[in-house]
Amino acid sequence: MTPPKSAPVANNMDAFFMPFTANRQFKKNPRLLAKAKGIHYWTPEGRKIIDGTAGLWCVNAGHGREEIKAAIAQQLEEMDYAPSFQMGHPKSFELAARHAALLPGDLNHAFYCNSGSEAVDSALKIALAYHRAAGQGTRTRFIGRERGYHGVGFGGISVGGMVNNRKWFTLLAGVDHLPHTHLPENAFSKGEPEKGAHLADELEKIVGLHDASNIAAVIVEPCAGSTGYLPPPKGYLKRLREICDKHGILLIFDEVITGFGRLGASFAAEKFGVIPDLMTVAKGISNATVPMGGVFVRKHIYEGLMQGPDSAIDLFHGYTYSAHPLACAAASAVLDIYRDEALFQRSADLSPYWEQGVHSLKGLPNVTDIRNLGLACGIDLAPKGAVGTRGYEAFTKAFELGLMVRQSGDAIAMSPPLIIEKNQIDEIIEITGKTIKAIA
Ligand code: PXG
Repeated sequence: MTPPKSAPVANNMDAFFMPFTANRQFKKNPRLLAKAKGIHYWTPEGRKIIDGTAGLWCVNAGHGREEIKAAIAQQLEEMDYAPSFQMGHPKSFELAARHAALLPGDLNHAFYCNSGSEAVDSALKIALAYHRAAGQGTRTRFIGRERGYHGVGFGGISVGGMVNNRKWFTLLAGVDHLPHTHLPENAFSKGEPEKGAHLADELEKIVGLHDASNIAAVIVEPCAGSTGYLPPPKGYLKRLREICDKHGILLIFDEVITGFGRLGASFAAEKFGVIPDLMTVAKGISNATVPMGGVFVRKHIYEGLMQGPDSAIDLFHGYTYSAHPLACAAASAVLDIYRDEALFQRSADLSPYWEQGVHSLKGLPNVTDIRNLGLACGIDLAPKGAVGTRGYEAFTKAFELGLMVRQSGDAIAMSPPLIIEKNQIDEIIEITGKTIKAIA
């Protein structure tokens, strides 16, 4: 746990076109990370930062896990790469069987890719292919939700509900959006808010407009992550499932953030007892060591695509790095850690303490709402001038005070690694409080 000795800072930062970043502003005053272990980062100068966000919601088992490192190194020694098109390697089959065993219901087949964005586009394509194979090729429309984030592929931004991610680009045709579930009357709710299950009924209206025979799937994050952490109203997801069932519409849960323990259960599907037809994952699947994403599908979806002769290719879709051996080795080692350290249970056990901590920030200047579910939270701050100004101030001030938070507009979100200790939760809450006061 020692900070780095040297500061490996490039003296010209111009060449790297940074994603989702104000490049010119950043390069004038960079925030660099050089080392990570447990729930901490270190800057190149050796300043310690507590990781309040598990990286980008992805390092669920904490940084620098020796078991994962060893598994990746061993796989690299044995075999660096193997294709998964019309051939395979044992670790992919083994991993899929392990995921199937962990997943609730009959979500028992795994398609692998390399990111959440790829998982979302893969899931949308699987939904279309499924309907076509079932002789229902008119089912091509998708329904997303306002304030949804489903990555940055053309499919993902089209079903997503974040204006800045959409307005610059052309979008898929034939997409509608459900209303978001962030209701002012639920402000400062602890866990799932009481009001808002009725918002799922909007799906009936969309069905009334287009007819179910034209609708392929509905995709939602069970708890919206990137747009400030919006837990689902009580009963909302069950209602959505019922309406989808009634109309033969597939339900896709995007569990890129909620999967692998964030909500105090393996997946949101388990926590809420609502089984989607397809589930997208990434991030915690490999603890962010090697990029990996996946689509888990239920038995009827998989079998629905196994219709032609045995010699027919079942799905014309896949990636060079689908089930990359290093990603599979990492993901398998991560599953061992989740199991051996009972991290999903740990997340559940810690969440009341976390809830108490984050809600203790109520009453601080400009705090207009606090939401929590599992081991994550969203805190809304009153805007100051242009949208995002106060949020950005909070993010930079927290970093200066030694805490990493996420900013979404004027909300901040936190989601620490699931290995966090109670005294470290106290530290996060303390620095968050100081940050909010400092930018008032
Ligand atoms: N779906 C969901 C629900 C996500 O949260 C993606 C898909 C896309 O995953 P990839 O691996 O393609 O990035 C995500 C990603 C933030 C933040 O600040 C969130 C994400 C990514 C980067 C930043 O909240 N989520």
